[in-house]
Amino acid sequence: MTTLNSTPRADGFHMPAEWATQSQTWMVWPERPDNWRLGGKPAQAAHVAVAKAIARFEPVTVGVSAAQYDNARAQLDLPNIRLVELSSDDAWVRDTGPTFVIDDYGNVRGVDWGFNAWGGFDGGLYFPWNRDDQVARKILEIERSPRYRTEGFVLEGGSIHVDGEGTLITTEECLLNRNRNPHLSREAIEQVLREQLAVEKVIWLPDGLYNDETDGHVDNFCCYVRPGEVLLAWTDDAQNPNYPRCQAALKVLESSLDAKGRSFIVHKMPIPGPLFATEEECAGVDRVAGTQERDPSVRLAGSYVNFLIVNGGIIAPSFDDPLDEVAQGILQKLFPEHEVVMVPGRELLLGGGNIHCLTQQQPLGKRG
Ligand code: KQY
Repeated sequence: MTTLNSTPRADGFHMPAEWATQSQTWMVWPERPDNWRLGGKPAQAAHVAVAKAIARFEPVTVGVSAAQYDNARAQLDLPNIRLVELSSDDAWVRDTGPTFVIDDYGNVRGVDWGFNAWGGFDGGLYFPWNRDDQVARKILEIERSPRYRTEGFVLEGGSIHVDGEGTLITTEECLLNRNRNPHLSREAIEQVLREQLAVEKVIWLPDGLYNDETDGHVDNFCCYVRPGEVLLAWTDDAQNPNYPRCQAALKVLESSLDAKGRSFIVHKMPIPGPLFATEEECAGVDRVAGTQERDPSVRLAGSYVNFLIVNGGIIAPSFDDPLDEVAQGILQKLFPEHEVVMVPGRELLLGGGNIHCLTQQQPLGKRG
């Protein structure tokens, strides 16, 4: 495989918006019993539902361990779903997979960021993470896509959203966290983003959603719906721990211009819940030192913003919450050309994320 010494910007590549036409979506099969309850079986069923929902719109490739190959193959029984054997430490391919970049000639390459399991030995979620750190490289190898490697620079794909027109949104809580790139200043981090993704402007929201184990990934809090328009997780309840976070994000968005000089139109998405894991759900997770503890008193960071855009579809989580229908209605209104498909997201949330965190879109690039 080819690892390039240049940067995407220098080579005429940029990260496209999620709504750009895709060739496929990547997923990785969940199985680690110290993250997914009951040996991963309920999460696997939820994962199958997500993969099948996406496969209605575009091909899906699922990375799976040798041990789980037969089981996953039997459950993912659609011709549009390809399985490849892929070792990993867990299933969060948004964060472990490559960030794909494209140029004007139809070429697709990938950025392989450093990965430290969301904080390494300073608040990270498991050890070791070496197989996860290899996932992006292996995916690029399978796709015969040239690779850029940001050696010494840690970033997860869930911590960024772009509009494909020069603006990136992220959170200070994550990207400026001392457990990611403590040797770099805000300006130096912006410079890496400019080079690797060919963006011109970085919008820094102070925080992500309360209790998000990723240190506030933006993909669980705020996302683009089109250039100049974002969807922000929202509560009007001053008692909700998310209230100051939502207010602070809105303030930044309302006082910022994007790379094209546009003011932001901010749409609001209500936050479900409060959602909590039950005693029984917590008891189903294997206890292993160094992994995330499960506690029924801890409010879960459930969010409808954690959806995936695919060709012609929006795949969004539902939580068995009265707001599910409201969320579906908001998404359908914001994406009138897409079919909104809600898929049960509770089992995924119990593992620490949701549909966007568990998927990685691969852009088609322009052809011809
Ligand atoms: O992007 C994500 N939400 C990943 C979360 C990892 C959780 C591990 N328990």
